[in-house]
Amino acid sequence: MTKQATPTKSTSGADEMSATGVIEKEAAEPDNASQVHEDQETRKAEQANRIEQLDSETLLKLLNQMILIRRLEEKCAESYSLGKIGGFCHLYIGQEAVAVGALSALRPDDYVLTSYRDHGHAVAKGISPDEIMAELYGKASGCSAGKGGSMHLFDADVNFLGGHAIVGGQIPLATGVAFATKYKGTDQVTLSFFGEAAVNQGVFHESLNMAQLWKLPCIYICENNQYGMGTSLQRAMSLQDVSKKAWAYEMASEFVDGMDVLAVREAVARAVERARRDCLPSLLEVRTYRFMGHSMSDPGNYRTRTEIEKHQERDPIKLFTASLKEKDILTDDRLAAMEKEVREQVEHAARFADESPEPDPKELYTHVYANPLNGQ
Ligand SMILES: Cc1ncc(C[n+]2csc(CCOP(=O)(O)OP(=O)(O)O)c2C)c(N)n1
Ligand SMILES: [Mg+2]
Repeated sequence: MTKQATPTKSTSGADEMSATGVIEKEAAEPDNASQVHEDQETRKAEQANRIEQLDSETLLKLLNQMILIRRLEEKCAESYSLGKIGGFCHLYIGQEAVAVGALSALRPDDYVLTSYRDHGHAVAKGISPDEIMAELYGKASGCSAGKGGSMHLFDADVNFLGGHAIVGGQIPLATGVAFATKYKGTDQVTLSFFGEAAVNQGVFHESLNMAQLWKLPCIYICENNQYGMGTSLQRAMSLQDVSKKAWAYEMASEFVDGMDVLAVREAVARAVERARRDCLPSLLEVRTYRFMGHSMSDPGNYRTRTEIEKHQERDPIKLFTASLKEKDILTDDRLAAMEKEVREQVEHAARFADESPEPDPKELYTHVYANPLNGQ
């Protein structure tokens, strides 16, 4: 949920509102059942209001993308269990509203960089499910020619610059991309997605400082799913309100409900305007939750089933489907047709990946800096 800022006093007595920031987070988590219910009803009403601002074609496209990401990843999990996908594989299930909402606020020529949990962002940026699945299978027809796998999806044609496995690695890279666009005089915007555990890395702070100082059109989106592998945010971070960290750099920031695709879209649209029009960066903390393990090999013994089920009540796809039905924008028949079409797309992608050739062994020596064959 986002809130317009009202300056508040910190324990030190200092004014807590950022000089350029417009929004602050109301931090407290609800601590009893009736408060939780009330909070959920408020958020439902907010989503209903947002629906009224958009045409049905846009709304159904957002739902369609979220369902496509969900079904594609369910297929990934199945293929991984069958041994068709090697290496690491981190699913995005539960977080779909973040990538879909955020990227719907961009122009096609804007840039996106993200972490290893990248399947959803790749779909939303326009890489085809066929090329994504083929990449996961390590096939030559994959978007990274079968050399990257799940963590390194990449497609320069759609300005999707990865898929990065080093926690926080994409944050300074995105800062550099934003610098390049400003230097060239384009009005493109760069989005950098990362988890909350990346916020403890030094490069996060170095990048925010530089982006604000140099007025770079970069939007930093922290997908706070509350865990870094098996470690909860509470055990790892002294100041857990990530959005507040922007204040140290006088950067605009916002706290967003990551289970509401339209809340994410609106917050990112505001940040995009700030970046494109005023050449200013923003930090968004998008609160979400991953329903699956950290990766396919996570036994998940650091959280309870009850906790997961509590968050699944606010499954972003379930919430949005219900809101669209209530507003008579979606019927059961239309939803069934959408599901059928998505399943066919996913089956096609899996078949395409299965039938695609392995990369030629010679490919080992292309796209590398140090080539042992010519002694460089
Ligand atoms: C620099 C670095 N340190 C440690 C790791 C190992 N590692 C991989 S994922 C991860 C947790 C990251 O959590 P978060 O940033 O919250 O992203 P999430 O997985 O929740 O999306 C860690 C510590 C790494 N890949 N890179
Ligand atoms: Mg996390």
